[in-house]
Amino acid sequence: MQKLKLAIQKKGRLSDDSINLINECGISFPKSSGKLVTAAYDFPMEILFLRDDDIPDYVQDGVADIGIVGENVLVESGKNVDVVSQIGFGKCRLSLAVPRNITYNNLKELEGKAIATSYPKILQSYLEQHQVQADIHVISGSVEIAPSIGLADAICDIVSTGSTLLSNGLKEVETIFQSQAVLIKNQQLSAEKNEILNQLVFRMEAVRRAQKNKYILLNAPNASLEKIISLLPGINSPTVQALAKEGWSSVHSVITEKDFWEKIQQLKDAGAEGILVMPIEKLIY
Ligand code: PRT
Ligand code: ZN
Repeated sequence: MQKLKLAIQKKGRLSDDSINLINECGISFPKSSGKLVTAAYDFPMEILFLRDDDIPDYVQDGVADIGIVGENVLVESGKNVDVVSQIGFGKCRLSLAVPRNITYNNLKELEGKAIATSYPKILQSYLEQHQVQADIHVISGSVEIAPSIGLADAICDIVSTGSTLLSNGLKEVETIFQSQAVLIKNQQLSAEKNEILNQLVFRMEAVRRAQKNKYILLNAPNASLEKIISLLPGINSPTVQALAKEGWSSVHSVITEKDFWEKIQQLKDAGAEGILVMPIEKLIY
């Protein structure tokens, strides 16, 4: 049987989340032993540990069949691979920043200025789209210090909390790209490998859905049931069981994390009592 080769980041911000996701999918493999490749015990898969910048290239060339990489790295690489899905971790943005003491009104003010970045392609296409010409200086690390050492007037770099910009006396002025980790695949996967990939994606979706949802159990007076059920659509519709106590029912459903607290308040206002919320391990529709 063929094995699906998955490339993940060896060491860095996406490593732990990538490994956790694979484990959550019920796939286990030997703990990192410094090896480049390892085989999963219980799934037809090999895992390749690489620098994130190499992942799009390896997947395009078929050295790896699939990979987990930041959209920022993927788009900058310009490689031809298919995006299977967004995976929800590694969220960040690519932004333009200028020294805090500079007045900035709009992008046109960067005309003719020097901008330091590790993302020249994404930046260039953004500037072209907005008809601004600037001088792009490509640097591979510590981009945020470029303005203070006189190397550039502005920078274009990855931001997540903004604290790196802050501590370097910079302010974020434009967001040019929103990014998160994505699952990518080679464009010519064999039918057999595609089948393994489908199984993996099915598991990943169940894991993701479980992370975004909670199981909820509550007691409701029968007089409020209609209102409470309308607040809890669940997957199909909530399960309602009579309680031993006359005139009361127990309601079971699934609730999303997004509007969680709002929903809980509405349920309480509608008369729900003894609300119990539990994590879901896997959720399969
Ligand atoms: O060694 P290798 O080449 O594999 O790793 P790397 O050093 O190139 O990448 P790594 O591990 O730093 O990041 C991997 C991926 O994580 C990136 O490609 C992004 O998709 C994603 N990611 C999410 C981030 C951040 N958040 C992030 N905050 N990548 C980098 N940063 C850096 C940023 O460059 C800046 O220096 O963190 C700093 C800003 O963070 P804040 O929180 O201060 O704003
Ligand atoms: Zn890298």
